[in-house]
Amino acid sequence: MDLFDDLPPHPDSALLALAPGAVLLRGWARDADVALLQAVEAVIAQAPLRHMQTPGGYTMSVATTSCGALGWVSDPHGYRYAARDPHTDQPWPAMPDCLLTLAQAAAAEAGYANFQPEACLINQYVPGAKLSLHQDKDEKDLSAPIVSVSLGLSAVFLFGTPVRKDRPQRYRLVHGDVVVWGGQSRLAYHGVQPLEEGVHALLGRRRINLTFRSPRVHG
Ligand code: MD3
Ligand code: FE
Repeated sequence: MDLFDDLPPHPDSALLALAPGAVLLRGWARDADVALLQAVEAVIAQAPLRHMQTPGGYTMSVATTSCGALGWVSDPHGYRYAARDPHTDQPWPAMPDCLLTLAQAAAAEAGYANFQPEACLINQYVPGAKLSLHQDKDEKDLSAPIVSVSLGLSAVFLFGTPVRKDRPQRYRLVHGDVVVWGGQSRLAYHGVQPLEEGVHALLGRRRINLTFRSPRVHG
C-alpha cells in the first residue's frame, strides 16, 4: 500500500517536500495545540459548525465554519466567499491572532514571505465523515498558497495532481501537522478518506482541519 505512514516524526524534521510546491511541516503546530483549540472553540461559539449543502444537492458530512474577513460558503447556488455568515447574518468572527501568526510563520518557513490570509475555513470531521476529491479554485489569487493545520484524530489525505484522473497519493495527516500548498500543487485534486473511529486525548472523537486562504488578490 502506498500509505506514507513512515514520514518523519516530530521534531526531527522541519520541512518535507511532498510534491513540487507542497511542503509538510510535520508536527509543527503540536506545541500550540491547546491555544489553537481554545481559539477555534471561541470561533465556533460565535459561528456554529454546520453541514453545508453542495450545489449538487448533497449535504456535506464535514461540518464547517469560518473566521476572518471572509468565510467559505456552499449552498444550492454554488461555492463562494462571503463577508457574512449566512447562518447568523453577522460578520464572521475575527481571525484569532494565534491562528494568523501560526499560518504566516508556516508560510514563511515554506518560502511564502507575505502570506495574508483573509479566510480560515474550519472543517470538523467525526468518524465516517469524508471530503470527496476536489480542487480549491474559488480563490482569485492562485499565487498565494493554502496553509492547512490538522488537529485531533488522524486522517488519510488523498493528494493528486491538477488532472482529476491521475491516481492520488495517500498521506496520513496527524495531530499538529501543517502543510503549505502552493506553486504547482495549488490546483492539485485532493480529498480526505472517511475518518476512522478513535478518540484523541485533546479533541476527543473528532478531527479539526484549518485552511488559511487568500480569496482576493492583494488580500
Ligand atoms: C492541496 N480540506 O477545506 S486540508 C478543504 O483535511 C480541504 O479538511 C481538507 O480540502 C481537510 O478544501 C484537506 C489540505 C489541503 C487543503 C487545500 C489544498 C490540501 C490542498 C489546496 C490545494 C492542494
Ligand atoms: Fe480543499
